[in-house]
Amino acid sequence: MTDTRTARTTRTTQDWQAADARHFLHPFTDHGALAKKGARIITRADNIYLWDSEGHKILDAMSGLWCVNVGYGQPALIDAATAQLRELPFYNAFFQTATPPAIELAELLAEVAPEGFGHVFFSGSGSEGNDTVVRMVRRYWDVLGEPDRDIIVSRHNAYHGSTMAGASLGGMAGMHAQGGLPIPGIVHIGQPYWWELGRPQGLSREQFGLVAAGWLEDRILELGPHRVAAFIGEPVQGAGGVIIPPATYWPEVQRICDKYGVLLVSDEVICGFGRTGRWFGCETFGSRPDLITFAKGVTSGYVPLGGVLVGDRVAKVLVERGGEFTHGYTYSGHPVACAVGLANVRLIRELGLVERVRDDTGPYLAAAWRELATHPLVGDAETCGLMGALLLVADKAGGRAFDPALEVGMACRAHCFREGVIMRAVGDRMIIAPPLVITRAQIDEMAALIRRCLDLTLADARRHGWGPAA
Ligand code: PXG
Repeated sequence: MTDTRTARTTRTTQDWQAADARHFLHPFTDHGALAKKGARIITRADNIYLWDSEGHKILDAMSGLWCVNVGYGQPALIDAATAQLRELPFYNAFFQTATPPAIELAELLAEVAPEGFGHVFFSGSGSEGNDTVVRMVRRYWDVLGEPDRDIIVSRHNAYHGSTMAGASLGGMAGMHAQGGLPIPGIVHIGQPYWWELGRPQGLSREQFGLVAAGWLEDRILELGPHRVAAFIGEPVQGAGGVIIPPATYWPEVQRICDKYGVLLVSDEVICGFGRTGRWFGCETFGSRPDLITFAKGVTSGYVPLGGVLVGDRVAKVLVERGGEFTHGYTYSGHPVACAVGLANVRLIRELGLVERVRDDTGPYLAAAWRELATHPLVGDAETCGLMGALLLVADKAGGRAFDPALEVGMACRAHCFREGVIMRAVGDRMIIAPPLVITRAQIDEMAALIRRCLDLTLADARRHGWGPAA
């Protein structure tokens, strides 16, 4: 028998990279290019830090992939998983059965969710959660005798996952270009990105928020209100570049949905579980959704779990009039995932992480960001709770962006990689979403690393003559 633990520790980085290139097709990756370069092999983690196979320590300012809210190595989550694996590693919820962790997590989620969310449908991921949303929304209108109300409105540059429905709801042009997407019945309107769409027209953020919400009303009227089933949006667009909408946006979207009876879906896969300083982003931005998609932070990413919180308006119709809803996944309510979810949500509560983000670390990050905003490369700097974006520009005073072909964001990301901090680059927006357990001292450490990477990127840009002027 092979001792896999020994085998693991005795392989070299080059050996890992060669085996990886031979067998593992990574998500959202140019496989040929990665095979030539070799992947970075991450071997362990603790708190907000990762280590790679070469022993380098890295500050993980992206919480894995927007998910490790309680940080790495929390014994409560590890113990919950271990105990549940021993007790009952799997049983399904299809045939009139249920397991204690699934029931208890559903109960606890109803407690931490905004008022009026009494029910939950579990999936294995955020993408599957949004597949559930599409089917549930259409089923809702079907049961109410309005089967033609089947169109879902989403937004350009939204990210809602990578299944057929998730990628269709998403507004990523590159994804729609592959595989015949979007599927029918999904349309897109503009995103509430002030810097790109409002600022050039001389609109204030507040004015622009109303204009961007108005695009929803325009589209509803164009399609006919009797055709529009739902509107879906992330409170803050995460993968799209931490696009924080003006304060006027979501209340106006809510007013429009109410006016036409359109269901509102808040995709909280990133914003949920404390990221914005409230349990859910809709509470930060003032909307009252009918459905909430969640994943990631529900287990802090320790094991896969997602789902949909179902508000009373929809639940009442499904439960009282819907009959059988012919939809579900093998892992809907997986007991180990739900046990970890329970331990995670309890830990977030015990540590007071949501309040800490709202009252302490969120404002502290905002102050650090105001400092970084003075850097010559930074044209715009925004935070919301513990997510932040820095827009790199060629001319700060004139508000001129870099030519996208120069890929300045990617150059900055490469510096971050080498300097030991993980940031994402979305075009020229450098973004972060660190674990919610990050301390003030660690925010200082992160900001210093980021400033150093901005300096290195600035030196590159000047050397190449891309700007900004010295
Ligand atoms: N909705 C939102 C808002 C997301 O951010 C999903 C749905 C899909 O979740 P799953 O669990 O199916 O991946 C996501 C996922 C990035 C990045 O590059 C973001 C996500 C996933 C992968 C990469 O920022 N978000």
